[in-house]
Amino acid sequence: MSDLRSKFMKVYSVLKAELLKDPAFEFTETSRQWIDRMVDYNVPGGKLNRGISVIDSYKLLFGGKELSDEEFFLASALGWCIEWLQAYLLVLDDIEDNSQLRRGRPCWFRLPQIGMVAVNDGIVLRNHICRILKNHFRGKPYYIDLLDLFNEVEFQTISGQMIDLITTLDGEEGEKDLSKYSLPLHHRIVQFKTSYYSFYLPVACALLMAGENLENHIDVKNTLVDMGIYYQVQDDYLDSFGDPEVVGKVGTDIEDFKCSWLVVKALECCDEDQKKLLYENYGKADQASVAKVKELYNALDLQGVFKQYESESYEKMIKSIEAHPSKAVQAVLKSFLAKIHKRQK
Ligand code: DMA
Ligand code: MG
Ligand code: MG
Ligand code: MG
Repeated sequence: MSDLRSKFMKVYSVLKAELLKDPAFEFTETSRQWIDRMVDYNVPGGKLNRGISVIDSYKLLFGGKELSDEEFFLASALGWCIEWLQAYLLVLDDIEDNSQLRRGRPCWFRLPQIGMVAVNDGIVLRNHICRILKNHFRGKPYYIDLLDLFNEVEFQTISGQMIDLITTLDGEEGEKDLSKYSLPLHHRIVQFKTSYYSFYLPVACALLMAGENLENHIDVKNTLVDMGIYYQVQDDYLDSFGDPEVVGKVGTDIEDFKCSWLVVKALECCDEDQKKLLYENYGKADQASVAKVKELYNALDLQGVFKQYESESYEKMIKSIEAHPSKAVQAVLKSFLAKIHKRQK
């Protein structure tokens, strides 16, 4: 593990220990162990890109200078709040999407004895964020802005999750209607469900810690939202084309009738027969139907279409980054982009 990661993990241990001693709740041994295991299972096992980006961004905003111990701890604590937010969203997302695997292990709700307790666990994780913020930021001049930021971004995310879910519902006659799926609809879903919390939030946390007013950074926000859309297109692509051993999850988008970038692209470039095949097989749980949809994705060379999208978006984002007046902000955005470009997981 890199030095940065292990230092970041040390902060995790401190934050978890505080939550396990939360004075507002009398833990019994059983409840304390439950939280301990639940937090360990769901919070620290991901790529930690979002969390570590708070530290990286904060550093870059000051021209790459070394952080004091306190600055490092606070930037890490905010990073962990984002990882906690992600854990809460994923615990619920996996139930909603009927998924099996997450980060190479069974989804939390799939474990024996867990089941629907996972719904409450997700809400517990969500509440941990406010408690961490209260423990470490209550005295800071930017505390209110921080709370407001987390609230706004959470609202945007769960609104995106709502559109993602209700878009898949059957019509009045019980029919599945692919004709409503389009790039603008996809764009709207992923902007809300992914971009704000994954890309804008880490940088916004760093900006607040640095004493900045977020209203002065709307152009930074726009670039980050574009990066988030690119990131979710990659996620949609990996859902069908990724290696589960590497991605750590098994795709469910086809079965779930999701408005995925792949199905939108397939609809754009298929002929009438292929369209018929898609209408007949998309959104069915049986493996034969899923296989037919994947065959069609291959026949339409969606892999190639994706590669082209990937390089075009990359060029576009680099251009928009280089248009930012501040070199420090450019460095923040470029470092973020470098972490996700051509990712396999
Ligand atoms: C998930 O989108 C978005 C959030 C806010 C968790 P998704 O269901 O495609 O994610 P995953 O592929 O990781 O289940
Ligand atoms: Mg999901
Ligand atoms: Mg989902
Ligand atoms: Mg996905």
